[in-house]
Amino acid sequence: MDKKRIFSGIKPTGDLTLGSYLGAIKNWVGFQDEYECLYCIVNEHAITIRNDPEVLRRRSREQLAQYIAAGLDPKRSIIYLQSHVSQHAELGWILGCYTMMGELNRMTQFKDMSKKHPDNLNAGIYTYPVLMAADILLFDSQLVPVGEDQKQHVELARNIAQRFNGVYGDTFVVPEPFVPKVGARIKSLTNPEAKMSKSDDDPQGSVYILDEPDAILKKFKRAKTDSLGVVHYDPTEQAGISNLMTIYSAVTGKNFDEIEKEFEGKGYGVFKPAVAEAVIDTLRPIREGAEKLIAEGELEKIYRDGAERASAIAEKVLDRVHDVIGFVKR
Ligand code: AQP
Repeated sequence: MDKKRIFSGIKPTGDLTLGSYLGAIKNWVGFQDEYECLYCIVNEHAITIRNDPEVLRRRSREQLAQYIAAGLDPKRSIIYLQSHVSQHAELGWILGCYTMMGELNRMTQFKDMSKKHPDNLNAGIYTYPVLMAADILLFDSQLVPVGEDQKQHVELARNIAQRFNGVYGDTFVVPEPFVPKVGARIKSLTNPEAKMSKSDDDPQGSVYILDEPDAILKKFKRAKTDSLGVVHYDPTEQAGISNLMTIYSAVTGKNFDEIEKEFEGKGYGVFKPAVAEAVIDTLRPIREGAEKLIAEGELEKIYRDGAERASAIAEKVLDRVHDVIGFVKR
């Protein structure tokens, strides 16, 4: 039986964090055995906010290096940059004509972004979910691994695919959101109520994959906790400690009971550095591997090959779409 196809991506809006790794990339690595995977650096999505061009370029390359150093295999998976596969934008335009404004008005991420960037409320922020639908539908993807917060966007991709298929007959594969069972939600170290984000204004709240060990240790030592002094999992009363436990559990494989026992009678002064050390051990090979890939100049070959393979699939799907809507064959 053919393997199911998966598409997923991360936008290079900031340097990748421990959250990006534990919430997404780590799972992606495991999917490679079971599925046919496309992993994208979705740089077209990144420009809905303003970026320094050189920083965006650097981040995109570094993101690719981190994908590979973390275990995404460019031989088994298709790994590429979105802007190198022009069919994303082409299909995006077409799908926009099959998306209702009411649907886009309901997107919670649009509402959040409107509040966050009132001075740059561009049309890209509004139509972002249409491009995301194109990302998915362009490859006949069956499964889309996403966090809870992106589920609404996959639902929209399904609605667009079904609407289109309703008009023209079966053209698109209708994708399923795939929220992995294991996949930690990592919170900011300085504000444990909020998600750890790449674009957080406070860099002390996020641990970046490329952070040096000293910086990681400092961030964990300063992490916000509470005055109870007990390592106990209670996200309501002890949000900071619970976040550190989630991180420690994700990187060591220990469950919360085991962690509580391990640190029974020990204060946060012991727990915080232990979490830091476990994170440093997890991230070190990724940082070192990524630095090596960048220094060796291997990336260009990898992303060119990825784009070529992605384009070959995308072209077929786009031809199918052109055909059914009545565009004259090239
Ligand atoms: N803190 C996190 N915990 C768990 N999962 C996370 N992801 C991101 N942060 C965490 C997962 O990473 C995938 C790709 O995310 P994205 O970069 O495309 O968008 P995002 O979720 O908006 O990530 P950020 O870091 O918060 O980006 P900015 O700051 O640009 O908005 C998703 O699967 C996400 O769940």
